Amino acid sequence: MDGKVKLDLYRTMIRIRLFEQESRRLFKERLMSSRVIGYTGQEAVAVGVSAHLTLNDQIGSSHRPLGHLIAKGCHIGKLFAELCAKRTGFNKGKAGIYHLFDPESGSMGANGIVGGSVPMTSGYALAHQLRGDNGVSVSYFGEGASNQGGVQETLNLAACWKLPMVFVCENSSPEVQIMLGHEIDLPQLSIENVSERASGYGMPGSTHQGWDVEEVYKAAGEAVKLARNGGGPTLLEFKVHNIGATPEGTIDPVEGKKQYCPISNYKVKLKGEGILTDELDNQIIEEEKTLIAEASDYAVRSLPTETLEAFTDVFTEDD
Ligand SMILES: Cc1ncc(C[n+]2csc(CCOP(=O)(O)OP(=O)(O)O)c2C)c(N)n1
Repeated sequence: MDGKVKLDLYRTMIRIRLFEQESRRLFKERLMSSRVIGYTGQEAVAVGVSAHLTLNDQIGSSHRPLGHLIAKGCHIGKLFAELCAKRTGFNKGKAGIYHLFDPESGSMGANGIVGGSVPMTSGYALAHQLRGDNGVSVSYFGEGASNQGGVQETLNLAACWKLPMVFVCENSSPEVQIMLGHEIDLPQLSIENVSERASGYGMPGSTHQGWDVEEVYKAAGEAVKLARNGGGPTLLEFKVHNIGATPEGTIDPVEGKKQYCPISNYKVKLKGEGILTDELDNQIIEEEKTLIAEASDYAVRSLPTETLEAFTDVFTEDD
């Protein structure tokens, strides 16, 4: 991996982290109406995967979509605006966090229905296959979502039809299974690794440390290449530690989870390799802070969505 790629991975992880920090500030100050479903601690997954995607490729996302969209290259100001219910948002401020949709960057649907975007994402892959344009789609979902019938059916269909897609399961329960901030006492999975399901459908599958961005980058690179070359889908599982999963909670890594913070890990690694100096690190952070501040300002200054907009875009309009 060359140094530029490494620095890009590092920078994008910081952008996602800062976006979330700023979102929490806006939420607390009642400038953002949408909840903030956190991605802090998981940044390495979206960043390592999207580094292999182009604007011709699509992603389908979950109820935890912020990192996915930012890594896919969405307009940051429009993302803030959408969450602030402003008319300049991707979806005129009507989607909130759960139904973000930005065709321009290929971000084809966050989804409030757990596992809901997975079957949709196979449709994007089928479109690429029929057109023969070498495009791929990536489907993000959690380990809880992996149990949805639609997810399992999509795995089967994608394997049978050799669809050009990559399934990315972000398994946030390596230590404890948490649902919306509440511990649940019954297990959601009868197996340790979700990727074990892959062989049952006849596709490759593997499990990786989702807090190591280079490991994600490598695994995703192979899976995307396979899909682009007509080799069909792969099920990748990344173990992750969400740091601050509650909507209003802190985003500072709690003591016991610090070793799983993908950004601090990578900072140390890149400095050790001499790719990142203190000066460059400060420069990257300052540039990203400026970008986020300007984007946030754009959203705050934008006009709110008009109430009557609730009645538009509901049904397809005839010409
Ligand atoms: C079909 C459906 N069932 C239940 C819910 C409520 N719900 C919201 S998030 C969530 C947990 C999802 O767990 P997982 O897929 O592992 O994602 P994580 O939150 O761990 O990232 C549940 C059950 C929902 N939104 N949709």
